[in-house]
Amino acid sequence: MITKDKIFAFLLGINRKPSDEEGLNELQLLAKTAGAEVVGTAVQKRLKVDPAYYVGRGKAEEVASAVKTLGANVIICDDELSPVQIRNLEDITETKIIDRTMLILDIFAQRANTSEGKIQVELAQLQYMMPRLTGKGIELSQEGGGIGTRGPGETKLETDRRHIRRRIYRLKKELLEIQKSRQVIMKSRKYPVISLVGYTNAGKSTLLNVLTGADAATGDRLFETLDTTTRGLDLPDGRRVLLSDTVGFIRKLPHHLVEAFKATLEEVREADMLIHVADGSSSILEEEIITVNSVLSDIGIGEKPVILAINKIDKRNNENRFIRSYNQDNTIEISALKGINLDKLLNAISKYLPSNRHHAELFIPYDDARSLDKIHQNSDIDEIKYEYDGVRIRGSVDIAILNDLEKYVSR
Ligand SMILES: Nc1nc2c(ncn2[C@@H]2O[C@H](COP(=O)(O)OP(=O)(O)OP(=O)(O)O)[C@@H](O)[C@H]2O)c(=O)[nH]1
Ligand SMILES: [Mg+2]
Repeated sequence: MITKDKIFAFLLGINRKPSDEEGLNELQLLAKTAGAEVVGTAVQKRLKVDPAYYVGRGKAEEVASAVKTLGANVIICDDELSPVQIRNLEDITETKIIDRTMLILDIFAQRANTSEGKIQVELAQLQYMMPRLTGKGIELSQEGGGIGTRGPGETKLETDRRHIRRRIYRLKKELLEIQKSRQVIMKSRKYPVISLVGYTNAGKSTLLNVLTGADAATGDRLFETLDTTTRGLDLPDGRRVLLSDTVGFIRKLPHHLVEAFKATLEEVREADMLIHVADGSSSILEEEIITVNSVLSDIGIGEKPVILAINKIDKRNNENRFIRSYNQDNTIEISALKGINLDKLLNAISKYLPSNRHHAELFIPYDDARSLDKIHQNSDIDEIKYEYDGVRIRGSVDIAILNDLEKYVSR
């Protein structure tokens, strides 16, 4: 977070639904992830945010005195606030205000380690800051005004704005380049791609690791993963696929962040299939599932085959609660950590992964029974001839199998 000194945070939120059992739990985790120690919380029940103070003015005054008693040096609000709300709250509480968006952006900034990740986070931060740089009474400098805007009237803020705008332009250009080279790579890939998507902390990276032997970082923090890791995986039907892990989603995900992360999420858009990993032990499982689905549709990922993997069943205590609502063929309950039902998951992937077949002719020696078996499982065979030292097969064969058995393909 902004300061290097110890952060003592007071959390402030609004409870819009009477049945909101989650309260500020998630904000607590976010605050902890960002390195803050939570010293107090307050939630106000109200249907709409107050346009001037976020919570009601009276509540803001209460918070002001609580913050002094508890020794908090920052107040973290559970929603994205307007510049006016931030200024008013800061005036009344005499304490620095951080909103949910700043907090999430801050965590992302700490996590980003590839150049793509860094560019995306910086872009989101600058876009968030832009409208907030306009101080009281300072007019927006005219677009491209150049000479006309220079002179005694120019403020520091306006210079910053111009600088930021230029930087945003540059970052967007760099991202576009990255996106282009990514598309080239994706077009040339030989195997189908399956993307792991899901709420942050659901266990996506743990699942990637256990299925492919990758060593993606996992941890009980939010947004552990920002970058995509991709590894090969052999399915029970003999097909080889690429499994890739990506950034997790969260409720009220900042709009700028979703925009900025489109380059990373491009991989998900190009995937042949998704595995939606959900945390079966979460008290807000259903809401998390809905959130993920709506982010997916926001970024234009429409109809793709998807398997819902309800993870952490080893940890779940309220038996059968979710089986009722998600008792569908494409829903598998698993534990990535304890290795429960992973075979079922792999079989479901084989079943739902669309096959992409090409017409081909192959010659397979008799001693390679495994390859023969793969062909039988994943092809529509038109003709089969048993020759002296092998089998000649003509038919529509899955593209992933063809890639694997390239040496047997007759041209
Ligand atoms: N009990 C239990 N814990 C699990 C299971 N799978 C993952 N976890 C734990 O859940 C935490 C989050 O796991 P990750 O794999 O990092 O989750 P993620 O979905 O990649 O999270 P982000 O990268 O932050 O989006 C870790 O502490 C894991 O050890 C499981 O099946 N059972
Ligand atoms: Mg992860």
